[in-house]
Amino acid sequence: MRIERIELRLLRLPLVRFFETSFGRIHDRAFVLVTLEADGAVGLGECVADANPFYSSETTRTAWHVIEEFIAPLLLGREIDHPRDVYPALGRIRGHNMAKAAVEMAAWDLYARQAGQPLWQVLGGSAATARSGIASGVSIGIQDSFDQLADRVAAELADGYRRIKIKIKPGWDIAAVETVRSRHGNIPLMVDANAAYQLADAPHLARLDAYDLMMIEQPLDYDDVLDHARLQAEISTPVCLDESLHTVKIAAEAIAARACRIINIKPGRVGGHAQSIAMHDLAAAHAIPVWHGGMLESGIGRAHNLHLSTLPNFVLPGDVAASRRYFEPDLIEPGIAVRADGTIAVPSEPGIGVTVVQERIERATEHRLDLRP
Ligand code: OSB
Ligand code: MG
Repeated sequence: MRIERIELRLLRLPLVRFFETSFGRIHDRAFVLVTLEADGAVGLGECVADANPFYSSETTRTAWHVIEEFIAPLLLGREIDHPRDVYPALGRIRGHNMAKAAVEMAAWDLYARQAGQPLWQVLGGSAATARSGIASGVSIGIQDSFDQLADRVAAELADGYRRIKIKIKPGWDIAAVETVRSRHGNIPLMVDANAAYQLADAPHLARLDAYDLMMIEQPLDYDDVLDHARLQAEISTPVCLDESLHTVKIAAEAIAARACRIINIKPGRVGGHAQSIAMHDLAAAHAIPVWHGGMLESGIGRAHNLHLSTLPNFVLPGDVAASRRYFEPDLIEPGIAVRADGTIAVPSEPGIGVTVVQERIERATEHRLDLRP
């Protein structure tokens, strides 16, 4: 493919419900949407960077800047054989994985559309999983009260979700888990701390061992590996890493250090689909199960996540849930829906295989930029 045009849009969509983590509460989602054009075909990628640098150092504006000034000039007018060549072509640019991923994922969508195949197939996903659908879980933010938390869990279980994750932080941890366990019994339950603790909190976090959690996600610093290994040696709840694993190499170091027993894969965090596949394969080779994380994506990023989730080592339910939990309406029609058995159907049309409503994109657009060779 010869990349002829890159379009950037800054979009803002109101969230159906506020979302609160250890780093704050948000009521809407701003993100950059990338459209790639080559050989008369288009591809879409959603940049998961948020308006603020609280989950990671990237923001919507750094992503825009890096794509406009550095990524686009490396790709525009250039002949690319395969989307797996995009990430290496951007090798001079340090970091900025979310910016890179948005463009790389658009290239995969474009490539799959040109090939007339659903994205899962060109990613090397399992045909059986593509047929049966992927197992879906939910991530429930910090609420205003434990009662509200228990009610949210009840509503999500009623919708069929196969795993509940609750966000924790100091002051909203043991009692939150206790509340959910006492009201909902032995459901598949895990917690995500988004880097809110320190190694000195190990005795406190060890109290979670009594609740038979599937895992604790990213308890310690966003860039840390070794303290997680020390923590894992002190608690029996499996540690899962999210923020810390920006590259396949760091994932290899974390596995070698026994810093995690489970890995959360988000293509935005690692630089796109090709890097996600590499991290997935590395984990599989070490018998480390993975699951697909979420970044409050619109239907476009969500569709990408669905396709990637068909790879065989995505054995745990992910944070890829129904559109209606986030945006009403979504940018796609119909939205992504969860079935009564807690699975989500994988699109079978070429590319990401969902129908984008252009008029909704126009309405949500705050800035637009066209880049050409
Ligand atoms: O840590 O997984 C996370 C959302 C934004 C930033 C980080 C995270 C999350 C979620 C939400 O947990 C997952 C989702 O429902 O998309
Ligand atoms: Mg997380």
